[in-house]
Amino acid sequence: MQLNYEVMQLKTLIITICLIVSFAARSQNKPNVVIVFMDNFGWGEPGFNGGGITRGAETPQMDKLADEGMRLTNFNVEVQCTPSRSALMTGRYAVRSGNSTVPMGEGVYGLVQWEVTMAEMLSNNGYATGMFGKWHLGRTEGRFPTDQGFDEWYGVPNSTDESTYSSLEGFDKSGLNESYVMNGTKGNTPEKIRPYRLDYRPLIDRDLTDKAMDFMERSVEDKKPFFLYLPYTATHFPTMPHPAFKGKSGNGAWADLLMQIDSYLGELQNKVKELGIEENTIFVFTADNGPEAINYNSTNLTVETSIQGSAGPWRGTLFTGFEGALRVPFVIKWPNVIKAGSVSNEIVHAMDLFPTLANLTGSSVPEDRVIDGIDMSSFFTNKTEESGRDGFIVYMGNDLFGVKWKNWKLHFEEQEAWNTVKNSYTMPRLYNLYDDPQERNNVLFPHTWVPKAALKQLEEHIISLKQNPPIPTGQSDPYEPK
Ligand SMILES: [Ca+2]
Repeated sequence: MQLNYEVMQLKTLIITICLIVSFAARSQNKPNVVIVFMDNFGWGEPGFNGGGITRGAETPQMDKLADEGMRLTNFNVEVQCTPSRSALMTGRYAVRSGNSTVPMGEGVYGLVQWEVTMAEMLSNNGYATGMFGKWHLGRTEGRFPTDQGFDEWYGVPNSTDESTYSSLEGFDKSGLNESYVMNGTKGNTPEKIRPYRLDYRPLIDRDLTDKAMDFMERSVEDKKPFFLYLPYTATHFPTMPHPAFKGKSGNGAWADLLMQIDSYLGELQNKVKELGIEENTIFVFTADNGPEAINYNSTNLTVETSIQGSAGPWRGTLFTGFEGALRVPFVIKWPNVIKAGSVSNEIVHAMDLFPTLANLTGSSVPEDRVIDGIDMSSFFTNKTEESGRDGFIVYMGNDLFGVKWKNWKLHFEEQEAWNTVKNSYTMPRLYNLYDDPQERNNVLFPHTWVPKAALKQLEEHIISLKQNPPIPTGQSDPYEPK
């Protein structure tokens, strides 16, 4: 009898524990989402892709994240800041949203109100949404992150080259407005905090990290699932390490900067652990486009503020159609759901994160518009080995540069770097990426079957653009498709 009584007690205890565990699992049904988004950060920079020590500084935190998550070697983006961020936020090719190229003029640009961003998608599902860093999707009234689903934002509306302006001859007499660091909350016009100048340039990412950690803390206190979007600035020109890291590696400013961003990534991961939310947090580390390529002789800034980034084995830098522009480092971690230490060379595009995260968080994808992204939740959670994406269209600005399909690249146009001439070809050039990661040897003949297979997606894309005309660049609000 005594034994039976103890067994009964044990059973009751087990049932109680099961109930507590299942309640905890239910109450945490919506996983937090963190996206750490580097700027102009090439495939070859992190240790997990062969960078790190070969670039002058180890990246133990990036490498640890890769060990704990899934690493993609064929994660692709658009090749400039603005289009890449547009595609990430909307799940749509940037050409659809009128954001194919970085804005050069002073006029209205960015996302119209009609677009549904990742922040709006998650906000509609009860998420707290915070963004800390560079937006580059509009810098006029109604176009700030806090107009596009973010509850709060601290950062810069445009890009970081603008931090040099007040130091450059002639700017003060131009009549142009300086760029400001801004702070805003949903429903209010963001306030200007300070001019974005070279004095603050090395310091900003420290502040972004602190504010990001504070946002996570507050969201956990409020018992709200959160979306943290952290588009860092440090690795974009001018690349200036924080004083705490300047000279630390002994291997130059870029290696100092690698140490810095790796250290910040470690702080973020530790914060997630400390808050007890590691198992309920999807943590993504990636970048907007391939590496910077600043020719030292073409600028009056110094070697200290300019870097030649690394795309690893791939050809090209940002503003080209080559793999170096398109493929960026990528890791996604979600303990017990995404297989730790897994690696895949399946093709994935930044646009795919929108529907994939929608599925993983139980959020809704808008049905009244074309979404180019593919829901890859089965792929990310190891239910299938295939991503479901065979390829995508390669734009460079408004120009259709080519098509990627499986291990093949078909190029109609090419340019070597952001500041070189563009070559157009009457017959497209074809590269086999397995044989030729540098995209030098045109093998169109005898592989003329490849265009037949590869161009199907381009035909579909062109028909889709005809049926759903893109939003014009510079379109003002309000906008509704006709
Ligand atoms: Ca960029």
